Amino acid sequence: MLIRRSPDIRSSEITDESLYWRRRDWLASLGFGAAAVVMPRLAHAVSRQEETNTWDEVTGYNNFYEFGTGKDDPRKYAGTLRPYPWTVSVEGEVARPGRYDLAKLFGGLSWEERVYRFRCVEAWSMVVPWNGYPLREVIKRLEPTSNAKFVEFTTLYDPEQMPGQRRSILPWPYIEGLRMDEAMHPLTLLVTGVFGKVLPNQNGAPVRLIVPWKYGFKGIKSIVRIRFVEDQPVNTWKASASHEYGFYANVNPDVDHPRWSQATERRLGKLRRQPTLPFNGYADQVADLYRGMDLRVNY
Ligand SMILES: Nc1nc2c(c(=O)[nH]1)N[C@H]1C(S)=C(S)[C@@H](COP(=O)(O)O)O[C@H]1N2
Ligand SMILES: [Mo]
Repeated sequence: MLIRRSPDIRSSEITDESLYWRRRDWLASLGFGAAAVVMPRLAHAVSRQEETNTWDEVTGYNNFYEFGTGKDDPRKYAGTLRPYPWTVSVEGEVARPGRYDLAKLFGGLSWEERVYRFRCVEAWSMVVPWNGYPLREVIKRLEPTSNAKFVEFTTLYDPEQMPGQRRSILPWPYIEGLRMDEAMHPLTLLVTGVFGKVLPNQNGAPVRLIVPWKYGFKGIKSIVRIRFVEDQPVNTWKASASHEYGFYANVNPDVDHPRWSQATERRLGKLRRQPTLPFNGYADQVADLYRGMDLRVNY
């Protein structure tokens, strides 16, 4: 993961949410580095330097079954999603439940203020400069109770905006979950952008999860509900194929998927496969979370 200082961020570029969304095309035209903010507290988390995948790869080869199962379906069909206005419902074991628009969810931060640059290798894999904000900062402000042991996330359910939901390829709506300590890890991001631009619909606009040391399916898109719970949530992929997908989904070259090896990966755009690293290369930062757990059982 790499966090980079932006060459310039002008106060004129800092705007409120609604204005920002009206200006998304304008913002998109600003391009690289237009909206990165460095938080010194996280600056130590720099690890690998890897070549970033291209905009076309990141936004043209996606998994978002709400828009079809083909890797090029989301780019073609996600135009029916309307990411603004958007609210997230905060529920469960928490002192501040309620409906939050994005500005409120992020404590009044403008979009530009919630962008960090992270590099994160995705499932198939990719190196993506996500722009996001640590989930922990959001959670702290919502004040979970001591009963909150897990956080559950839910994607929008609206077959009109998401035509793939008219078919029962997956149990809808899409659900993911994290243990509280995973959710509170500084690498866990609520992502609102990529390449310094607004998150395209096919990547999970307006807000999605990125957990850099886990497989792609933990990165739930277009989140409308965050629920603090006592029991481990039943995530969609585990619910639909529990022998293939577990709750933890930590990147683990030593544990094969029943139908394929997970020892190597092919970086999109590269010909040769490369070894997959435990915890996707973030072992130094996250292995402690799982000390004493059998990661062959808890996959
Ligand atoms: N709501 C929702 N979120 C989702 C998915 C999905 O089908 N629906 N697919 C997941 C999977 S399997 C992957 S690999 C990543 C892909 O994210 P990307 O398209 O931005 O690379 O999104 C995850 N989040
Ligand atoms: Mo995936």
